[in-house]
Amino acid sequence: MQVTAYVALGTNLGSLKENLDEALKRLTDKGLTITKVSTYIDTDPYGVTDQPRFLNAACEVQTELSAQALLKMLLETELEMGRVRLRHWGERVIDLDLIFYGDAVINEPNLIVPHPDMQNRNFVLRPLAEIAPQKQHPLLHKTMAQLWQEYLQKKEQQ
Ligand code: PH2
Ligand code: MG
Ligand code: MG
Repeated sequence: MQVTAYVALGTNLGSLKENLDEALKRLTDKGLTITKVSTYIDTDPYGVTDQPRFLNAACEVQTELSAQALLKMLLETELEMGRVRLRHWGERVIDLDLIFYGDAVINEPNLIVPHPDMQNRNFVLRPLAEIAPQKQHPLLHKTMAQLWQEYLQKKEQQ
């Protein structure tokens, strides 16, 4: 069965645009069908703030793989591109996070879907609101467009 999944991409080491291009190419070469890619956006580092700025994006993919097999493909791609885990939430050549896998709710030791912090991250919400504004969050029951608007409103109140 073909599933529509969403992957968030991030990079803040090396040639940022090339890293995102390269990750998308590698995923295609591994057999993923990428149906949408967002604009690449320059973002403030979130969480750990004493690190370089990020270039972020999101893509929509169609796949016959299970969520675990898709995760494995993402982690393998990170490793092939030379990702070293320096520190939690720290700098990286490429980060590929599985945000949604169809409408599945997954709670496994190595994989939580939907990504549990996505609704608080501008660098995930903005690209998803661009490529999938009507996509519903299966737990929050709100669309990406709604979550992005709510994020902006919260920011304004701060
Ligand atoms: N990823 C993180 C931590 N902080 N900040 C931005 N702007 N973009 C990211 O992709 C990012 C981050 C952990 O995965
Ligand atoms: Mg991440
Ligand atoms: Mg990650």
